[in-house]
Amino acid sequence: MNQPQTHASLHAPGTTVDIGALANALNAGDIRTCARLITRIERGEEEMVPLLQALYRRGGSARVIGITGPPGAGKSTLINQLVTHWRRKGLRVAVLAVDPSSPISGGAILGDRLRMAAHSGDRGVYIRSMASRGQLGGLSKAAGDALTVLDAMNWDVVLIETVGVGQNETDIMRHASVVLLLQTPMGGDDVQAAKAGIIEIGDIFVVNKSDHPDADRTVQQLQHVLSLSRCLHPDKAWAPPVVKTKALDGEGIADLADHIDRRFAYLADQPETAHNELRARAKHRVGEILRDLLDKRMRSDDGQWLETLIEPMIRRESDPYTLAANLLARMLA
Ligand SMILES: Nc1nc2c(ncn2[C@@H]2O[C@H](COP(=O)(O)OP(=O)(O)OP(=O)(O)O)[C@@H](O)[C@H]2O)c(=O)[nH]1
Ligand SMILES: [Mg+2]
Repeated sequence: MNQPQTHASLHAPGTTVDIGALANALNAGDIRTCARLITRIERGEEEMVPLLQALYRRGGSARVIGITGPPGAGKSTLINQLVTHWRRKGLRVAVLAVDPSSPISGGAILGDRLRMAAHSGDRGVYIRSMASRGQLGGLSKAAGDALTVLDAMNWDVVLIETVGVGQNETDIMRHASVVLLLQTPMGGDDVQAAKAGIIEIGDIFVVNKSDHPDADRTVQQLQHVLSLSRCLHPDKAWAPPVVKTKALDGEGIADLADHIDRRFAYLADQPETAHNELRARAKHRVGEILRDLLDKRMRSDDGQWLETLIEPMIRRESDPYTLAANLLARMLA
């Protein structure tokens, strides 16, 4: 399908709303509409697709910044400070906190709400949590959909937080233009990001809790590991900086915000690099939507299309590897 449906109806319980009206409401900054749509995205409602198609085509202007790091590293506290920093400059900021470990319904993860309570009542700030609802694989796709909705609201900055311990958050971070990898001072010689196997996703490294006595040592270890693994970053010409912060009282936040601006300025100066990053994100996005569609198709009751194909496999005249490869080849033909 080349054209998105522009006037398909969305059936929320008891209501019918058209895409144009929803898009206009988002564009006008209607936070209730945004919150409702993200809840429906979280539920995986198919009816959202026509709207997402339309919104995606109009979007692309928000600066999406990803923040990840180990549990308790201070991500939410740091985000709170960054929001304060940007609000002082008059920027409008949205925060999407994605929690892969929690099945609790989105909208209010208590801790984040408390830490960011300073911004409640500020119409220039929107803070939203998303939880897994038991569908780990689909969470990154759902987060991407939520970002499409947020993008339609013309926020100057959209921050996406997720706890960084492995593959799932790595996927979620791929929606962001600039990724901050938070680390905390540790007694040992380990570098958390290296241990978690996610060092290559960091555009900027942040050692938070700089009030901790081991902070400087952690910075040095990180710089050392980064100098050894420089080639890991997809942009070979970029040396990820290491910034020290104390999110508790905002120390180092202005410096961090400068580094973020510098990365965006660098990308603006390097259209080829920026385009390569857009391509990588676009491919990833298609991939996760495709996997989601395929997964739903495989689980659906109308799986009749597979029934006849699997007969030779059941008779052991074929095998699941051949069958899957053939299906893929047919799909890509
Ligand atoms: N000493 C010190 N504590 C900090 C600093 N920044 C955050 N904390 C504390 O660290 C704890 C965790 O902070 P959060 O901001 O919730 O960390 P998080 O990374 O968002 O945590 P999760 O989302 O649960 O993974 C809180 O008790 C914060 O007050 C800091 O710079 N120094
Ligand atoms: Mg948090």
